[in-house]
Amino acid sequence: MHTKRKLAAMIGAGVAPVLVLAMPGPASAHGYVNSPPSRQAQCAQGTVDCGQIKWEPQSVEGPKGLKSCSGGNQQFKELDDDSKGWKVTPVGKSASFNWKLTARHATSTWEYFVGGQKVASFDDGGKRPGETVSHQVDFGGHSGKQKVLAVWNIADTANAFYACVDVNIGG
Ligand SMILES: [Cu+2]
Repeated sequence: MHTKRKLAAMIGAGVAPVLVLAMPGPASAHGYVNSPPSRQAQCAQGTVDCGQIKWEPQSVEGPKGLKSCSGGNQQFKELDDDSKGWKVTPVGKSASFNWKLTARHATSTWEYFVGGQKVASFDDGGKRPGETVSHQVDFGGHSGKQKVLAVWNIADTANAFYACVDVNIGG
């Protein structure tokens, strides 16, 4: 469904699909947290009404080191809006975060932040991940409603992928 729509959008934009599909590397596709549902996953699922991001939840890419849900992308700015009615997932003192990857980029690290503080980091040492990646993240002393920023740092580019996940720890 998603691929079909995307293809239709590309044809509509006058871009030859063959060329787009043949484009290598970081420009083609990437990844996002789909469970618990991240903000962009909620956009893609229609849980929340969104713009362009709903067609490409895997595309929140920006320079490494950012702390924003949109990865600094103007066209995805609504991801930074805390008042948009994002669904909050109840979790325990730790939770499993699952990424869906549409391109398996060589990976340096995966990082998780709560309130700007790093709560977990996983070092892949440049390995290429599978199509899905799962991390068990311990929230430490944090509790209540929190916005978790999940970051996928790519090993061979200056970029990272960002996903914000709204959770209620111990809720
Ligand atoms: Cu990519």
